[in-house]
Amino acid sequence: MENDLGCFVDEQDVAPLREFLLSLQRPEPPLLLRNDILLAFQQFAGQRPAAEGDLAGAWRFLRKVQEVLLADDLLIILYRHRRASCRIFALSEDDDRLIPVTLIDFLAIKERLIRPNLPPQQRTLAINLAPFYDYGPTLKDPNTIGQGIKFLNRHMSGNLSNHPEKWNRSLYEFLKLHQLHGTQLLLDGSLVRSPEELEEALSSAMDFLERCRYPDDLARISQRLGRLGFLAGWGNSLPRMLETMHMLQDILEQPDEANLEEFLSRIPMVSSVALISPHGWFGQENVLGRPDTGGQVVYVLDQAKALEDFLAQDLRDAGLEIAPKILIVSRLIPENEGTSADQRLEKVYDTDDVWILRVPFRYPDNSVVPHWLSRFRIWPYLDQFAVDAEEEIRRELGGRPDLLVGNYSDGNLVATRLSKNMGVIQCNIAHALEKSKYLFSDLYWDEFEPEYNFSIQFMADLLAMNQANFIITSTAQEITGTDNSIGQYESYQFFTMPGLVNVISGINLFHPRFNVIPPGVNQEVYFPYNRKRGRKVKMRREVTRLLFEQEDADCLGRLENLDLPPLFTIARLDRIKNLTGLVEAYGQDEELRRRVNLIMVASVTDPERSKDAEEAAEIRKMHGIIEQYGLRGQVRWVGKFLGKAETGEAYRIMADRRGVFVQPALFEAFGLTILEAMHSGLPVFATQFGGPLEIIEHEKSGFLINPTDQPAMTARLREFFHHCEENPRYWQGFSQRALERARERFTWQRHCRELTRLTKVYGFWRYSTSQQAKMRLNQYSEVLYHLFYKARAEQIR
Ligand code: UDP
Ligand code: LCN
Repeated sequence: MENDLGCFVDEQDVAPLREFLLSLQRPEPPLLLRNDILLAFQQFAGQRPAAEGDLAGAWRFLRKVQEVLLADDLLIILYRHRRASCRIFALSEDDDRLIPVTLIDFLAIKERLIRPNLPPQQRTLAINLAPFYDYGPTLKDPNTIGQGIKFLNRHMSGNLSNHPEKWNRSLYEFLKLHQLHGTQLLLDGSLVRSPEELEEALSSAMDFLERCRYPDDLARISQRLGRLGFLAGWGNSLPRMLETMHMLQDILEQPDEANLEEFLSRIPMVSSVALISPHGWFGQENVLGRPDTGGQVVYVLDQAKALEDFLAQDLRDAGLEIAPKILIVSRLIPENEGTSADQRLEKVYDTDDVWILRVPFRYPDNSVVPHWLSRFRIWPYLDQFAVDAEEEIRRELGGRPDLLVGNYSDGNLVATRLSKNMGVIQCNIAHALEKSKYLFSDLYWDEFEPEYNFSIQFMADLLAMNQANFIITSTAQEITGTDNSIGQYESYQFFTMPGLVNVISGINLFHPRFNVIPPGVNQEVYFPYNRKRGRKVKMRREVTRLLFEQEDADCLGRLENLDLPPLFTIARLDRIKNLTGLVEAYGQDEELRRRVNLIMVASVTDPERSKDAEEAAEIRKMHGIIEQYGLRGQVRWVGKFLGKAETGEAYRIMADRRGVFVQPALFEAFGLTILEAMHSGLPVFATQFGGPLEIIEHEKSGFLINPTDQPAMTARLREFFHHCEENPRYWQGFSQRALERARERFTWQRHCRELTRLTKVYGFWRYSTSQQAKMRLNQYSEVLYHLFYKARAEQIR
């Protein structure tokens, strides 16, 4: 550990940096976050005579300081020297050196700073998962986090080269045991009895295929291959079978990572999948726009449909006549409020065999929980739900699925329980981790507890993320953040919930389980505005009327000039979506108001009709802003929920009128609406905080905006429309590049190909590595699950 500030900054920067750090005033709580530190430094720099030198070096250092704790006579500095890695040291007035601080001490100091009244003898529970990660391969370079599959393939092909006896045997055993729906595939172990025999059999089979005189007679070919020990699953044509066998031969002789990945991805391993999404109103109609039900439902439904198509083709390519089946496992809610949430089984539209399977939550006396529950209060029911869901899944599939995918904290926890009991590979998807969404949700957990129960949720997250075989994220920053902000998973590395638990190592971000695979959108619904096919005149007319003219209790505002281009936005009125911020910024910008109208589709206009306190407050605030700036002639607020088809048409109508889409959230984990707009050819302006940073290439396929700097945000919009007036092709350029970007990177076909590939590669990895070490982690997790998670969850019934 470096022991002097001079190791981090140039010599001339040390003195002012020290002076600045030691001048920091102790706030309440005695902790400064990165933004506060940078603001304080700007002030410090402003008051300092220029002659005393340039402070650029000190600024560079401070940009990496994530937190400063102001303890009585010490400053504790959390220095994030690169993504996913921190150093901690203390600085005092009377010592020139930096004193290294261990994580354990850091958490203990932080805990006591926040809760000075903790009894001095209290020793808080410490959780440290690091020792369980000693066993496996670990990424070194933080820039490769999120590309776990690449790393794993390299690692496994290295093993195949360096330890062929062990690894060739593993591969042989894996192929020999490979079954789908109870049918043995690939290798007949009674004929091919060892890796050596496999090599010989492969030569004979390839020899036969190369010389085969009846290349189109697949039945005869299969018979002949069967006699050599090769069962179904190698391909649906002679060339494909030969190619697959070549790949295997190369792996056995001279393994390389690309070949290994390609070979594994051809193995037909997945035909049935269970997607777990318990909390929301999961359905196809009337569910979106309700509390807790938004992008996640859209994501899971679209993913399930696309996965069915992909797997059907994948199985056909392998030469199998097996049709995939997909279950979306959610909660059955008897008091259904006009939704289908009370139906046990619902077929998903436009699919052959995709179903929503609903399983009720039960009380300890076995009776069914009749009403909807917020996602913050479902924890006591998940343990039993997992048991019941297993039974229902087995009944529907006639056995266990080949893949379990969890969604959100609750779904991931249930997937963990199912995976453990059923022995099935598990993938997690977070959608949004609440921990980083709510500032200080860990430090002030006890204040949040009555409404949010974060102590339970964060434990559920820790358990699920550490036991998942692989985790997919929509963006890289979801894992490790950006240079300036920490990632959602990164925030679980270490933290304290004072008086309750100190997490010393909560997640190993260098484990190869993380992979970035963004979602897509339903391209039947969200297609370019200039494509005539699929656009229905009646729908266009109706949606246009609703968005621009209709007068009823749900619509507010009558546009004075209908010819102006529209700024369009659509979201639930959650505080974090910040639509009020957008309207306020628009209200303050006279010129923008003259140039464009603002149209938003958002929740309801009557706060009394909202069932969510946070939403009702935002609705009231929105009314206040509209009145304050007199916006009724320039703003239209459609307080209605739009169905999928209508939203698709809405984006296109806005594009017809040369408008733009604005997404002004204070933080957005990913942001499906941005993708929907881009697939429709509508130029986008979206928040720079969160996922959009990786969707949009700034000033090329859209614009990133800072919603906390309102004047700068509207200036950007003004500038855009100014350019459009001068050059009509300017708008076209952004529309076209948004479309290209969306089609190239963000499609469900791509997503499903990658997801299936991960399942296969991690499936082999899971099989071939020792389960011993994993077992230890699982045992430890089991204790936390019962003694911490379940015990606390019981208390909120
Ligand atoms: N949505 C909709 N109709 C509405 C409002 C929203 O269909 O009136 C859909 C929207 O098209 C998107 C989803 O709800 O598919 C919102 O997802 P996003 O990821 O943008 O945000 P989330 O709600 O998950 O935070
Ligand atoms: C949850 C969110 O908050 C959004 O940002 C995502 O787009 C959505 O889930 C789908 O993953």
